[in-house]
Amino acid sequence: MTSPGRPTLGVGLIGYAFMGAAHSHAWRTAPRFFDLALEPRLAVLAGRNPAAVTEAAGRLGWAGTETDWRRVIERDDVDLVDVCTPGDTHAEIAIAALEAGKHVLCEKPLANSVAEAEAMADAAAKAAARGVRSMVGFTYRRVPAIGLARQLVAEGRLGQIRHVRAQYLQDWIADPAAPMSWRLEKDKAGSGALGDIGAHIVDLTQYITGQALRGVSAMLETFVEERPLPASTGKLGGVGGAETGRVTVDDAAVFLGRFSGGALGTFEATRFALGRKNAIRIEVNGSAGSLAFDFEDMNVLHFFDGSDPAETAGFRRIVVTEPGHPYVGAWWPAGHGLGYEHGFTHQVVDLVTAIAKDEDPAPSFADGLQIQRVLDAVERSAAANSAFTEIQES
Ligand code: SOE
Repeated sequence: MTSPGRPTLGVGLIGYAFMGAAHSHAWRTAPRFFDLALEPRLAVLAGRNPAAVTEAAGRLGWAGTETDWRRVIERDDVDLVDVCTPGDTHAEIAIAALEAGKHVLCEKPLANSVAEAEAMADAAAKAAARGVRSMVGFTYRRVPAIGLARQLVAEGRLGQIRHVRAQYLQDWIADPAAPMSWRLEKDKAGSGALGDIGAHIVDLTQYITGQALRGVSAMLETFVEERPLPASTGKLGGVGGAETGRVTVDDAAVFLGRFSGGALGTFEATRFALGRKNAIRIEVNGSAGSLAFDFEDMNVLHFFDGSDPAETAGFRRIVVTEPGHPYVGAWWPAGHGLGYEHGFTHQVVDLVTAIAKDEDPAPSFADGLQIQRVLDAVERSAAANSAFTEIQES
């Protein structure tokens, strides 16, 4: 809860589009609902366009503005730098901030390449030795139902994990008239659906099962290779103009995976699942039980207990809104539920709590590097096309 006299944590946010807006909301909201040992202070918002960043700062609640991210790092009123820029700038900004002694929160995926992610993880390890903390922003692991899923697996309620089934389905560019954006340009985003949304289901499945992916076999596809350049931009999508640009990333990634504990995984990340808006679907099948989650019904976890008598066995629909569920006690009573933005607020709570305790937050940059290695393996597997066996046409 906000209280005068509490030590503060000066925050500098770089970027003010969709993620910048979500992070701003989280920095403002967290101290109002959670008892934080440090009071986040929204000190400065940075963006290249002076008029746009000034408007965004007023709308999102930031005290000051900068048009050069380097100034954010130089400011004495900034203790933590929050990186909400396209992936091609994550490494430069995060490493400079860490070396300047600033804590760092960096949006996912950590970087656009394994080499960049390795440099970031190395800088984070060196900074941690000086008490400077860092986290990569995989917010969906902070949905209460996901926390309950991880807890059920850890307690052995599913037994030996056999299958992990994960989809992240969107459709915001299924229309070929949807305009270009930085998320569709390899030099800015690193990859397409794979890194943007595939990274989330890699993190979630490893987080829930406690197992790491040890190998993959993959396919990537770009369905629409030319798109109108944007005439206007929204948080996602926007309106296309007359000129066009080339899409240089994957529109969809499909891959098989084998986990460290022996489980088999199937993954699908696409922005062309017409009718699916933000459908993150996870199902885990074990020797003693199963669970299923769909972010489009995010306050619910389905759980099948294999020990139930066959006559009454079935997936239980657990409404994850009780005070005893992760994070829920700070919010609404009597099952009133949470939304997309709450994962970002929980991210701030966990980050600030770790900093106050002088502990390393999770997921760390090392965790982000491991996920970057999975993404890289998917791209190398798809390029080799090695597991694809042609079927003779009759
Ligand atoms: C676009 O796919 C996007 O904004 C992702 O970049 C975010 O990580 C996800 O939370 C919502 O969708």
